[in-house]
Amino acid sequence: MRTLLPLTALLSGCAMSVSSSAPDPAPGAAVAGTLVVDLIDGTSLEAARGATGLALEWVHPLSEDEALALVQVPDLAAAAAAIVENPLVEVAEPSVAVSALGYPDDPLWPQQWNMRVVGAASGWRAGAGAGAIVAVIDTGVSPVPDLASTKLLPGVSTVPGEPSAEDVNGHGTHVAGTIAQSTDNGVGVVGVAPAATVLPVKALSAQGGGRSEWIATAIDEAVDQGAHIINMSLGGGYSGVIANAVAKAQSAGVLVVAAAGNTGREGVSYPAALPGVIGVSAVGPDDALAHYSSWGDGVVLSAPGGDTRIAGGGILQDTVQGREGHAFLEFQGTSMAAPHVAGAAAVLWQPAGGDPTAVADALVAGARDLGPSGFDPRYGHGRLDLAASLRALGTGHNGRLFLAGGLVALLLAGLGGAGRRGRGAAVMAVTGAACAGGLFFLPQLPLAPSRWTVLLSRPLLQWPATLLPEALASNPVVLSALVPVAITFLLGPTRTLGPVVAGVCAGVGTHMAWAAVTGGLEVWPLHGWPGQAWLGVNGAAALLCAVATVGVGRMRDRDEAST
Ligand SMILES: [Ca+2]
Ligand SMILES: [Ca+2]
Repeated sequence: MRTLLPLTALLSGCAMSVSSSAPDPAPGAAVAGTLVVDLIDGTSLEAARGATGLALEWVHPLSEDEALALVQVPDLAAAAAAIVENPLVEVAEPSVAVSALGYPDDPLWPQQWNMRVVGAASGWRAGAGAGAIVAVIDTGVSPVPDLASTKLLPGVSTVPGEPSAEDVNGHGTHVAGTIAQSTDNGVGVVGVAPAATVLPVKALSAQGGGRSEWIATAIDEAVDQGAHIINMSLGGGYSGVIANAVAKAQSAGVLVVAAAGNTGREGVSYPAALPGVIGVSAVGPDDALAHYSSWGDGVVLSAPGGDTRIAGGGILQDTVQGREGHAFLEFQGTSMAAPHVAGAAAVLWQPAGGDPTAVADALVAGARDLGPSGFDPRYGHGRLDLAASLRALGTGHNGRLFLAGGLVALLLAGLGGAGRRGRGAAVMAVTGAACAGGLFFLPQLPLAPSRWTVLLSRPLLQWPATLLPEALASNPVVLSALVPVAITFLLGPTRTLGPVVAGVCAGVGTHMAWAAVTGGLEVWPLHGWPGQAWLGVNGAAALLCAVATVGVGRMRDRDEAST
């Protein structure tokens, strides 16, 4: 049976254009005519206007609680001097242009309340989604200027008569922007997972409508092209062919995220309501369920979908406008909420070892509970919080590895008789823990994102996946005891490096043994038990290297003591 039903892009209400065409003044220069006034917290706009005689406005809807206002005046110095003694005024000074020294340097990032709410910056420090492929099943994706440094695959279209994956509607490009907008590129806005690869799959027409068979084909094709995560900001009634395609994608290890719908009533649309799909409802800037958001069975998480009735309350991304143009537009809808979750899943993908269950668990564990305590049909497990999800993943998966690596190293230090030198055992334990689980807490610290914070936050066995092409990273030679054996022979016998070498061997060996039991590391092409057996044998070899290094150090100490 072939079901025909209306599947549409879940976009609610109108888009608002945000212009940013005024030329930027030089960094450090006063912005002509703009006086910024910081008032005593709690001052009302009326009181401030009355006391200063100036037509003050809040800098931003969010700056009311800090009582930060601005006004356009012809003579900045005179206006500042006239009010600086006023008891309600803490600071009065010209607005000063700030250069792009901070991170990120995207000029419209201050307007993206949604990215701050979901903790996007923690995600950038954790690798920004590198190594994850996110299929955007939508109206297509066009390479607008603020996707210039984003990895976009050529894509595919399943819409009859529309062979190109180019987007002429604007919906799909906006969704792709939330997932992976080029970030810290000095242009426009930011995305949740700017290092992720986007696979455009056009399954909705130029008008934003689709058919169940177009969507089902798109899901199959996304899986065939290697997608790890599928985002569907679309919905309609139940379809058996879509349910089949989703089930096949899930059994191939793909995480499926979908928008809950924009009815404003109970009843989640399909495919969001399908089992195992992460259905996403929408919240506005006030963290309350958006007026348009559907809710009910099938909502797993909520995420910012925006509210364009509030100034600056929509979700701002770069998208196509007109035939050849583009614009930074504010949209609202559960369509805008779902890609925040898909982007967060991309960030978690590599740290979770590509395990979709671990990713989904971390998303749920980190979600900030809203509404009635615990799981509820409006917010699901809560509103997306990527920073907390990274913490949950760290203290969960990698935290357990960290602990196991440290304990195994201590045990082997004792077995090898390193007890006489407590410092050596301590160095070995710390190194073992750090190599097995990584310094998983690093992304939580307020550090500028760098390759080093990403590398150091991950287990040593995940470094190849971070540094090498995917085909090489899971190679059995890379995932072997080669490095532990080599450093044991080269550096193990030295006094200063011995405990570090033993710790590295213990940490790597622990992780391999763990993965041999749980199947948490993919060894290509040894799928299933051959890969796990390979990891078991190599893990045992690495642990033996640790014992041997400790033993050699102990013999050296004995020799020195007897002479
Ligand atoms: Ca940008
Ligand atoms: Ca709740």
